[in-house]
Amino acid sequence: MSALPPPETCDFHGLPALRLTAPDGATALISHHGAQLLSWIPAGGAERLYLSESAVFDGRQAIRGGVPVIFPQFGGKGKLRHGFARELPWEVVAARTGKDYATATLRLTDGEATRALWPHVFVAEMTVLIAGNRLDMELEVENADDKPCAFTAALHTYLRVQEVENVALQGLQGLRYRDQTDRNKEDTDRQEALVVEDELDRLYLGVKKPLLLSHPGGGAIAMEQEGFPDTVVWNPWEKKCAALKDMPRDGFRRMLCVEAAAAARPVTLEPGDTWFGRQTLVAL
Ligand code: TA6
Repeated sequence: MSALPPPETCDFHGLPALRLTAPDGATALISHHGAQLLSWIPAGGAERLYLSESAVFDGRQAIRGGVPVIFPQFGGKGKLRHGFARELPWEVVAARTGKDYATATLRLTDGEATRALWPHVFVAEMTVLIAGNRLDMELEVENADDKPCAFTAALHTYLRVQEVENVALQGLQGLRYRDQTDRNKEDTDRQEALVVEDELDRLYLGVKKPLLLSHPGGGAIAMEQEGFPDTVVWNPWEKKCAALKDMPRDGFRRMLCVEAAAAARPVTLEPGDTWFGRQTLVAL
C-alpha cells in the first residue's frame, strides 16, 4: 500500500501554515501563529469558517476569523485580554494523514514573555482532526509548574454564514446566560431558536446538549462540546463591526461566533494535572 502524503507546510499571507487533506477530500488550514484553524472544508462541501478579508497577518496580533485559541484568559481588559495563545507562534509536534482522516497537533509552552503576563509553567496542545463531514478541535493544558494555576479558555469559532439574519441557532432554550452587552445581566433563554437581529454577546452556562445552526437553503452545522462548560454566541453587528479595523463593514453579516468556552468559572489545575476541552462540528 502506498504511503499517504503527510500534511504540507505552506505559506499563508506570509505566515507558516499546515494544510491537512483527508483521503476523502476534507481539508483544513492551520496557522502556526496561534495554532489557529483558518479554513475547514468538509468532504464534498464548501468553506464553513469565516475568515475576515481584512484580517491582519503580521505574526503578532490575532487573526480575525477561523478558530482563535483563547488561553489563559477569556475576555477581560489589557494585555491579557483573550489571552496570549492567539498571538504567539506554536510548534507543530505531530501531523499525520490516516486512512480516513488527517490530524495535527501544535504546542505552546511558557517562556519569559508569557510568564511576565501569567506566572505559570504550562504545556498547551491544540489538536485538529478532520474526517468526512466532521471536525474535532481539542485544547489540552497541562500544569507543569510546582504550584496550582487557574485559567479561562475558549475556542472562539467563527462560523461562515450567508446572511446572519437568516440563520437560527437551536439548543440553547432553557439555559441561563450572561448578557455581555448589558453588564453581564443574567437571564434565561426562552426562545426555541436564537435569531440574530442586533449585537449579540451572550455567555451561556452549563451547555451539555448539541447545538444546531441552520440556514435556509444552506447546510446546517451541528456542534457538540466536552470539557468546556459554557458557550459564547457573538455577533458584533453594524456599529461594533465598523469599529473593528480587521473586519469589512458588512463582515458581521457573514459570520456568527459559537464558541466553546470555560469562561464563567476558571479551571483550576494542581501541579502535574491536565485539562482538556473539545468542540466538534459536523457539517450537515
Ligand atoms: O467572545 C465574544 C467576545 O469576547 C466579544 O465580547 C467580542 O469583543 C469578541 O470576543 C472579539 O474579541 P476580540 O478581542 O477578538 O476583538
